[in-house]
Amino acid sequence: MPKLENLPASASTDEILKILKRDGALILTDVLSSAEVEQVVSEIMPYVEATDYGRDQFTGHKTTRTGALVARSKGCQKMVMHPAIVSAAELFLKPFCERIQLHLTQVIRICPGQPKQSIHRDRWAWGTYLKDVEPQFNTIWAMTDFTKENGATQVCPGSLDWPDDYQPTDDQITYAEMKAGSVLIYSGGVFHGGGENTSNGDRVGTNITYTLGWLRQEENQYLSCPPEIARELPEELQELIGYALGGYALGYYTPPTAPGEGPEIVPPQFALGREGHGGSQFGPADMQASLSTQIRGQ
Ligand SMILES: O=C(O)CCC(=O)C(=O)O
Ligand SMILES: [Fe+2]
Repeated sequence: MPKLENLPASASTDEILKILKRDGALILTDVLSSAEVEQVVSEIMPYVEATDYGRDQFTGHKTTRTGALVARSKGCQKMVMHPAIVSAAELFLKPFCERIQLHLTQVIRICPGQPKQSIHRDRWAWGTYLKDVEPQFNTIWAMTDFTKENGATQVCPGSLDWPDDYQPTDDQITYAEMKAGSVLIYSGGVFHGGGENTSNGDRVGTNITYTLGWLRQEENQYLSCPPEIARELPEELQELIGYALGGYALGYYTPPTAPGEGPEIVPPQFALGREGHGGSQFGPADMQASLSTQIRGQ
């Protein structure tokens, strides 16, 4: 069986990146204390217990998936902003974007009797159109211990360059066995899938993933965390979830006011009461100028 490397929570960003780029996945051990895990679990479980099972093989007929974690849990907010994770995500994704953003938050509870999920790449969320771009940095935080028996994530270390239609054999699959509070870090390009739960207990993991600031997010953060909730969050988190431009002109909006009553082109954080009018700073003429500078170097 191939091996998943374990690194301590104190590992440097460079060490994390070295293994992530080589194997496509690794485990960072003991990132959260048991008290921190307990806090998150107590915040999320009421929502998880009220969630229905999945609707198909992929989402899992004995699996629940619960989102909007930024809006629902202060503990999850801290996990999303965890400095070591955000630094690693930035180093991994920044060659392909000016700004990273949150892609999804989801508690995945694999219940007894859930068969294994089909092996896949998470980057297929965008189809197979993206070439020569690394679009996704992923984490699954163990909220219970993860064991092979209770559905620890199946992972194929070293699968980053396999063709999309490759079918891994059993001896190419290992399991992200880890203690509650540890984190599986994996690339959007690694082959993996949820494990089978043959035990009597639930396996609970919190999936938090990041993507390039110019790509569509899998969980629509503007609906899962609308402005009236987002305005109470720390600025760093507001920006991470998407209340910031994804590039010079990406993601601006115009409040739909009556003539003359509101500003025209403003950045998204304007909806949270931050920053004044974009004015000509974000105007189409300037966009053109910026683009031609980038393309032609003029
Ligand atoms: O829950 C897991 O261990 C992995 C689930 C997964 O890979 C997915 O749903 O995309
Ligand atoms: Fe996945």
